[in-house]
Amino acid sequence: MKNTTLLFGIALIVLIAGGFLYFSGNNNVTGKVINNEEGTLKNGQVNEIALSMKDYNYYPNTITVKEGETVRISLDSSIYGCLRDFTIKDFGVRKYLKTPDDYVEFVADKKGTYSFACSMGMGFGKLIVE
Ligand SMILES: [Cu+2]
Repeated sequence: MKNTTLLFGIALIVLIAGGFLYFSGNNNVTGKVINNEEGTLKNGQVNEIALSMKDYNYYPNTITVKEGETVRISLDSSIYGCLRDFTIKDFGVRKYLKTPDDYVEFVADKKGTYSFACSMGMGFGKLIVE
């Protein structure tokens, strides 16, 4: 009887903790694409993208930019762990973005679909240059 109560108690704690992690993981989603609306980017302006975290991955995890644009990507404060080590191999990008003010910047000088990821490949997404 005692053991059953104990097990039930443990199960309850695991459920509550799991639920808390699940919801806290989704609360901070502020992923936003700045200056990325069709036609709003002026000549010489940088396309700024701030990624967020959702379901243990980058959010949004598909980014579309125009060929020739200078793209600046930062990671907001919801992103933690190795996902802050941001890479886009095809554009030679790899940087540990310690704070939301840190960013990577590159020129999207070739059309195509490329992947971005954390350095370990756990978080990943698509960068489409059109
Ligand atoms: Cu990783």
